[in-house]
Amino acid sequence: MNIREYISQKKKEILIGRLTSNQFQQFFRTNAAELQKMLTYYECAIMEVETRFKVLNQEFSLSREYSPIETIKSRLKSIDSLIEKVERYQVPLSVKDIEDQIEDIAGIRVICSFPEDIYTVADCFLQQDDVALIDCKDYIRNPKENGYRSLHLIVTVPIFLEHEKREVKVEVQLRTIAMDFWASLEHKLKYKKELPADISDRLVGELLECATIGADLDNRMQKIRRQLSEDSSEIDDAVDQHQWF
Ligand code: 0O2
Repeated sequence: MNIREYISQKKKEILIGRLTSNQFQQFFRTNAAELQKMLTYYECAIMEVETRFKVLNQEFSLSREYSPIETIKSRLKSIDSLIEKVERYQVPLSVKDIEDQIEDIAGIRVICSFPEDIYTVADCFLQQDDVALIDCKDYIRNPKENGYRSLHLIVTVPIFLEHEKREVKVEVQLRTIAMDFWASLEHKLKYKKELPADISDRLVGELLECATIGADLDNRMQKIRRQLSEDSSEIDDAVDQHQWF
């Protein structure tokens, strides 16, 4: 993402005053180079973390003869979403404060087939000696009221630059295919602002029901997989022992 391109892209909106306050426009203009550098570091951290999960998956496919990770997706937070969060959390407008206080600028989503794979993969990743866990939210054991399920880890990983090593924050979301499917649909509903209230309420209810059905499906499929697997005791241990805090 290029800050200068972003500004010129949004120029028309800026002119008619729809983008954000003058304060933000001024901040982006005066800090364009520094912001660009910051976003580049986050992009590097995304590459770093993505590679680590790919390596783990390769190794698992050798040692356990199955690949726990189905897909890895990554994203750099969009500028619009970043501005929204900076405003919502009233983060002071400086690159340092944004780096310190916004923890999901770099995001990686690791999609696994089964819930227990999520904990096994997360455990292996967190055991790496240069990965530091900053925060963990387990929305699988404690789903959100709307039914959202995922394991969220905020970590720092080092990136190695020409003259320095930098610790960069990354948000890792681990979820099953069913959880991801649900979250994508729910995300669409969240941004569908023009729906009449009664329809929106009904869909919220339906989504909550779908989340429960999805969790049940995940657990039933996991039980079947356990029965098919010869070394399920090893997997049980990984799930039972995970204690990061
Ligand atoms: P995007 O497009 O990924 O940037 P926040 O809710 O961000 O103010 P916090 O504590 O950082 O506060 O959030 P949390 O609970 O760790 O969740 C952050 C991200 O998780 C969200 O990012 C979503 O990607 C995902 N998420 C959390 N709750 C839900 C949910 O109820 N439904 C769906 N579909 N996704 C959720 P952003 O910033 O919303 O979006």
